[in-house]
Amino acid sequence: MDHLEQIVNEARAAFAGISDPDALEQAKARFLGKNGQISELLKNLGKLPPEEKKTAGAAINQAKQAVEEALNSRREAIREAALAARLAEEALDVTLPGRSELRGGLHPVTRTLERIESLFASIGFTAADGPEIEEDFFNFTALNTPEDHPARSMHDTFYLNNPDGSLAEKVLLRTHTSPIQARYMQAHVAKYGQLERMPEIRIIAPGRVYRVDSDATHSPMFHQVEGLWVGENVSFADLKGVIADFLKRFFETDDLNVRFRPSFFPFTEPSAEIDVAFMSGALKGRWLEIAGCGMVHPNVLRHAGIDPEKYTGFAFGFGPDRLTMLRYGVNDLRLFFEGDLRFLRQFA
Ligand code: 2NL
Repeated sequence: MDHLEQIVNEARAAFAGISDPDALEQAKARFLGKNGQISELLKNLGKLPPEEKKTAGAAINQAKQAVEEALNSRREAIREAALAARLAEEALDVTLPGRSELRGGLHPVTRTLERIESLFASIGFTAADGPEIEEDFFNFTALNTPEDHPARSMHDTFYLNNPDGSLAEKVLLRTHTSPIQARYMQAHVAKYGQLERMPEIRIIAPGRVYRVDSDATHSPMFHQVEGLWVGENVSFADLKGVIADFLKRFFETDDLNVRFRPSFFPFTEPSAEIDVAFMSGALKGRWLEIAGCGMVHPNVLRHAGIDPEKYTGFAFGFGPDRLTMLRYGVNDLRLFFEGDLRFLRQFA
């Protein structure tokens, strides 16, 4: 039965060369299909003499079995190879460290604002706020700033347009956080002004402010924290004490000199610039301008409905961006507003 052996060998060789399951089923048809080589032999059995039929039949069946075995083992091998390939492709390294959630953090200037708020809260100041889009009245008029003051000019202040593009003359981005305090005083008087003795006003006003100015030390948007204390017999001595104490606590050192240098603001009289000098460290001995302050101008009190003969107050304004630069040793203000995470992450 040379011919049968040949068929079996041919089948084995054909199956061995195939690794695609569909191609394997097609190759199967060539041997075991209806018109396959083995089937043809079986069909021809009937033509053989009866005495040969039995041995021939047995031999053909043996060959058929051998082909089926070869086919099944190839099917199995292809299936296993496919499974192995899929497992390799989908392999997970369960020993890799997990990807953690990105952690948010507070902006360095926000940290400074919160620090200032909590230091002042400890001596009885409440944080107040107000709109960033402000009326000319609260931003300037209520703060004794005359019509012809340069701060009111288009070069210094962002005015808003009406929907038709024309200038909304009396609406602007606030240029300082003082209007928060002007609004607060007005509301306070509406609430308590009818009493014989008005409760004290002790607030700080932190927030974003806007000016037409942009270079390494000026950003068109920056921050301010102003403070206001109005009551009976509030004096410049109180102002000096509150500010000196705050600065020492803010910079966490007693090794610090504070000086009040006469200055001018429309909303205070007298007015002063506040300078600090560190007694040690990189900035040792240099006077740094850090805030403005003064006794609230009588006209500002009058605009709020407060009698300047009965009450006095002091006010001050800090630049928390500048305080943040000093505290962390940052030399370019713009870094705070570019949103570069490589910079901001250092403070988180
Ligand atoms: C500065 C100057 C200052 C004030 C702000 C103020 C507010 C009211 C009344 C009176 Cl409601 N004054 N604020 C006073 C003096 C100076 O800021 O250079 N800030 C960075």
